Amino acid sequence: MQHYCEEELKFCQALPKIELHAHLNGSLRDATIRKLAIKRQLDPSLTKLIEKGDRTLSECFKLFDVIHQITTDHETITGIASEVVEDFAADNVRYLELRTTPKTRSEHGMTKRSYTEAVLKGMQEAQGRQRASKGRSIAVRLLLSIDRREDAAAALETVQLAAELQSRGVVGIDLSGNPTLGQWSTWEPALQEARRQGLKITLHAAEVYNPAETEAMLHFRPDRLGHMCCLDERLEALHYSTGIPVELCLSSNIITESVASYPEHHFHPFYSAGHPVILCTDDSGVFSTSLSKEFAIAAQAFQFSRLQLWQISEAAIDHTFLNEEEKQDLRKEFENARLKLQ
Ligand code: 6MZ
Repeated sequence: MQHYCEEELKFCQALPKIELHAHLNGSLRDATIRKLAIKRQLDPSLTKLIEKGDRTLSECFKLFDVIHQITTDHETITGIASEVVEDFAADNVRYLELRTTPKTRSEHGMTKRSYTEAVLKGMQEAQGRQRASKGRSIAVRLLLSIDRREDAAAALETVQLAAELQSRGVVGIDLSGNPTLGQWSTWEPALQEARRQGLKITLHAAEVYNPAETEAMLHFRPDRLGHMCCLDERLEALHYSTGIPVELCLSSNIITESVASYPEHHFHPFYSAGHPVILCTDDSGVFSTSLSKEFAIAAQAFQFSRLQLWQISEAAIDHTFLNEEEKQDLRKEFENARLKLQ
C-alpha cells in the first residue's frame, strides 16, 4: 500500500531539504547491493536476507551485518559514500549529515581512520563531480557512530578520531546499533570526552522501551536525539522540558514495528507541541525510501499544507551541526529556491 500521493511527492522532490539522520551502509542502492553480493560471492542464504520485505528491528540488524560483509575494502567504501551523496543530492537535499561506524578490518588493512578517510574521499569525489557539472554542490558533513556492541575503549577511539578529523568535515558523534544490546555507562565517558573536544552529539534513544537508559540519555543533554518512539508520559514530559530536537524517521519506525501506523506516529504530537522535529530517512536503502517520500508520507498522514512542509524543511537548518555562518548560507539557499519556485 502506498502511503503518499504522487502529486505531493513531486512537490516534495522540488522542496529543498536537509537530511540529518542517514546511516551510510543503510542507504545503499539495491543495484549496488546486488552487484557487491555477486562480486563478494555472498552465500545465497544471506543474499535472500537482502531481498526487500517487511523487516522487524532485529531482522534489520542481521541485514546490516550482511551488508557489512560486502562493503569491506577501502575502494568499495569510497564508492558507496560517493553514490549515497549523489542520491541525496538528486533528491534535492541541500545539506546532508551522513553518519557511519568506523570499522577495523585487518584482513583489508583497514583501521577506523583509514575507513573514515575512505568515506571522506567518497563524499569529496561526489561533491567535486557536482561542482564540475552544475557549478554548485550539496553540502555534506560526517558524524562518526559508536556501535552499541563496542566497548569503552573502542568508543573512545572513535571519539578521538572524530576530534582529529574535525577540520576535514567530521562534526559529531552518534550512538547507534541494536538498541537491545549494551549499557549506557559503557559509552558515556567517551561521549563526555566528545563534548570536551567540541564535537556535537546525537543519540539513538527509546527505539525500544528502556526507561532507565532514556532518562540517563536525557540527563546527558545531547545536541539531538533520534527516534524516541517508546516513551512513557513522564519521559515524554522530561523530553519536552529539555527542548532537545528529535530526528524522526517515519518509514523506519513503521517497518520495524516500533510505531503501529503513520497517523499514530509521534511526529505529530511533537510537532503540534512546537517541539523541534526533523524528518529523516534513517536507512533509505533498507527501507526503500527517500527524504522526499518521507515528506510526502508526512503530508498525507498529518494533512500538512505545502507551507507547513516548507517550514518543517527549513527549520531543520537550525538543528544542523553547522556553525552560524554556514547555517546562514543554507537559509539564503532556501530563500533563493523559494523565489525560483514562486
Ligand atoms: C539503530 C541503526 C539503525 O554505520 O555501517 N543503524 N542503529 N537503529 C536503527 N534503526 C533502524 N539503522 C542503522 O550503517 C549501518 C549501521 O547503522 C546503525 C547500525 O549500527 C548499523 O550497523 P554504518 O554505515
